[in-house]
Amino acid sequence: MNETHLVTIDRHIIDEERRFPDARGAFSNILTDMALAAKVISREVNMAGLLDIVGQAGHRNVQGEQVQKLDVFAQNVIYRAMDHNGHLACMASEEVEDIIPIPEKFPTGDYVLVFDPLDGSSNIDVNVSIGTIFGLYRKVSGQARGTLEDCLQSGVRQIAAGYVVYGSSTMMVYTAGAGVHGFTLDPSIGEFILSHPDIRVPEAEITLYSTNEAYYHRWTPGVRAFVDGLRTREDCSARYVGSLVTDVHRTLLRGGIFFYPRDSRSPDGKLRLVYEANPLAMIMEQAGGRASHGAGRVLELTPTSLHQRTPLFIGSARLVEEVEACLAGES
Ligand code: AHM
Ligand code: MG
Repeated sequence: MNETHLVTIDRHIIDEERRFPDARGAFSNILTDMALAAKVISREVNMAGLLDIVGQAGHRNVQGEQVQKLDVFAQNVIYRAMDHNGHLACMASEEVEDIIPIPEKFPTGDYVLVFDPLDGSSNIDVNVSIGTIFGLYRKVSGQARGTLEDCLQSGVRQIAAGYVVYGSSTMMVYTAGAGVHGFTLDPSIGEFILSHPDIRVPEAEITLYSTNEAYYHRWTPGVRAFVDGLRTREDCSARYVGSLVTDVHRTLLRGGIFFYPRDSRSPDGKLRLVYEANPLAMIMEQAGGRASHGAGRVLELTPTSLHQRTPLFIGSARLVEEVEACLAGES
């Protein structure tokens, strides 16, 4: 008889919450709502290849409905899954310039959600994996409807973080501060099933590095020296998709390092601290890896604006330490 037990993400989240004696279900409700939003987005992403047939963004589809761009669609799905559950004080998203208030007609709660609804969406047209990223904080402002201050907490204060990768299958990976767990969506039953319990970043036999090497000439001497050193190794290879969640997901499961440094065109790097780097950094650290801005932990930075950028070096601890050594004295 097969002794394997099926564990759904909802069940897993409830079990996780039992670790906090004073938890009252809010935290698990938020993550469960996030998983629901992910399923809706996944369904739409899987349909994206049919857009040419059923209608382009901005046009009407065969049902006569307005077809939205997928990143706008994802934004609306997450917002509408979250605005009325009574657990959030406010939200912030890559798609919205200011903090997103909870509508007056709904109750508020003690948590703050930051997210990138659909990262890498320029890859959709060519069927490359894309993702959703999110981080969760406790409100600190004392204001019922939250303030900017609540969204600008440093990443070490995150109480949960996760991402969804819409790939050959859809996976949701999350941490609530006790390890990292991955769930694969079974579309036939509409459930995320635990497939990757307690993920640890492996020390791989092959050193995989993942970066946009076309920017080599724009990098600082330290980053160039790091890559020059990697290229001399027998055991080294490169992988770069150009879709953040996908590149970090592979790094989490296979080991290696992903980095997007500052360069002469992007002096602060490209990736966003609050809703891209910080959630991924929490996950990587929880899996035994590291995430650095080049001279220290990403999670210890204090954001000063919602959409601020940061250099990011993330992956196996050994490689992140190596690159930090190469960058010593640069910033
Ligand atoms: P976007 O927010 O415009 O989608 O850009 C974010 C994406 C990341 O998914 C990816 O890591 C990076 O941009 C790739 O940038 P580049 O094309 O410069 O290599
Ligand atoms: Mg993005």
